[in-house]
Amino acid sequence: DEQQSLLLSSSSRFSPPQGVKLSYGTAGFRADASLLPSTVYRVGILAALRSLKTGSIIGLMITASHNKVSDNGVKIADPNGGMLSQHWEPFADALANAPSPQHLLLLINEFVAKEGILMDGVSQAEVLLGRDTRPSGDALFEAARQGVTSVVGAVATDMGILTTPQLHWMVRARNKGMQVSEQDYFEQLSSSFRYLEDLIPAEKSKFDGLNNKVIVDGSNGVGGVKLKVLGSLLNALVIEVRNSSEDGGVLNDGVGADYVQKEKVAPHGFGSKDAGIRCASLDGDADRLVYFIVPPESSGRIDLVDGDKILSLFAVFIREQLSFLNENEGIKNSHQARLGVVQTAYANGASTNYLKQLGLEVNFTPTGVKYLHEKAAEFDIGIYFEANGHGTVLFSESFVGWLEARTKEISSGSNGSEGKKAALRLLAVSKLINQAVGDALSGLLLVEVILQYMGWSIHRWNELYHDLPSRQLKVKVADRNAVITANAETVVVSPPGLQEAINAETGKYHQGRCFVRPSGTEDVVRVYAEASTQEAADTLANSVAKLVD
Ligand code: NG1
Ligand code: ZN
Repeated sequence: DEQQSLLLSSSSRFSPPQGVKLSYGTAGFRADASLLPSTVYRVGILAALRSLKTGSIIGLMITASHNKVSDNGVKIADPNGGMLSQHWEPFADALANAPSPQHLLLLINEFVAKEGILMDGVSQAEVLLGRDTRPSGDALFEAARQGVTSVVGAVATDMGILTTPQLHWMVRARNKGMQVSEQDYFEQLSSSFRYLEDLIPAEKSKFDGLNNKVIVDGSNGVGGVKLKVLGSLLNALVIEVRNSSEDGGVLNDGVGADYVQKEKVAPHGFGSKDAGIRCASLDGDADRLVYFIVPPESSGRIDLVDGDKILSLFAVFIREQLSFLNENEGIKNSHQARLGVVQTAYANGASTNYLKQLGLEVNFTPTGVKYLHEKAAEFDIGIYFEANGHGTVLFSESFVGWLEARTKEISSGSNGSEGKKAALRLLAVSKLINQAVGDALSGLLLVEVILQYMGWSIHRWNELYHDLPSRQLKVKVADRNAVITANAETVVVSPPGLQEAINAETGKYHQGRCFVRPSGTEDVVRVYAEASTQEAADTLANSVAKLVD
């Protein structure tokens, strides 16, 4: 029929690369861009099928985030704006690796039958397409478009060049029946930021002098461009953007959140002239955010204020607002909100101790946003962050409803103004922060307004706790999947004996902690080590890397 011949003819234009096996990892498919047209085309088909299956709008983002400029990648945003349901990942793998159009068609027909997807040509499907600033983005966009439209009844909507979190936000908003132009995104972020600023008690606001300025490294990517637009909608806060894509530098080359966090050095364009000023860095698609402090002397080394510290700042603020709510509420209104935080094994041990000392429930999941997000969604307010700066805050719908009711009830009563303000602040946070996925832009605004509220400099914030020295290494191995882990990746279960050897090494170090796991995005095994001195962390990481090799 029409559908079958359409799929056969369009797929014959996109031959899969020879001798490469692709897999839908922690961040979708990623590879050298030259290998990807057929994969992206096929993910276009998958996105259209996902839209038919869910009866909702689906997102497709073309980016390779912090990876080098010649790489690219593709990932799907599900109806709620989150990652593709894990249950569809094997189908994504099978599609990408089908050797011929005939195989592809067979796979699709089987899957459609199994999932009960109605491919009747009458049902409507819509996929929002986004891409970052990579030069390969245009051609891959075209491949994705052809994939989507090879499913009869499916429409591909070009959302243009976007950050990854903008696209996820748009998918989530569209499926809630909201407007989703880029302007709507900027409007929601900037208005909730200004609203939060207005809720800062006058005596607290110390936003003056150097303190109203943040300098942001855009990783020579899409984030810098978007941040300039966002910054122009704010009054008190001055955002100076460096390394924006139009500045001509190479994407992610000596710049960006991944570089700054892993190397602990200042990105290109930053130096001792910036000493003492709040600096921040985005990654290539602006879903990661880290802050840093440049020292006065030009050693290149920086004080890193990473995702764990952003999480800690958010936790301190939210916990304070919850306590205001409880203090000011009569027994009849009291609602013990469940606040939970979620980290991975890469979280600095000092951050975990700090959060536990605050009395918070700290949970661990394997690496990968999909796991952290899922766990955080179990709480009234769930905060999750990876040390590398990817994270966000989730509010349950029932808690948002409760907060809304609270603001109305209290305003008709006499007392409770602090409680009401706390409820209003939390509601504004729920609108400012991107609840679909970690978003460097909304994260930056939330950090900025909380610092303003606390009257804290970046130095004061950085002093919440002191990071334990750590070291991360990657080891190239024949088969990274030979390493199998358990307990949120903290223990190796295979190959046998490896964990015992790691334990023996780790035991030699004061405050030693070390784990290894296969990367989900690169063909390497990662080693992470922590100890009481940098030298000890380095030696521990190096000796465990030898065990893996
Ligand atoms: P892998 O390659 O699986 O370690 C990396 C990051 C993740 C996550 C993904 C997606 C580290 C150690 N790992 O995953 O946290 O951000 O990329 O981009 O930073
Ligand atoms: Zn990213």
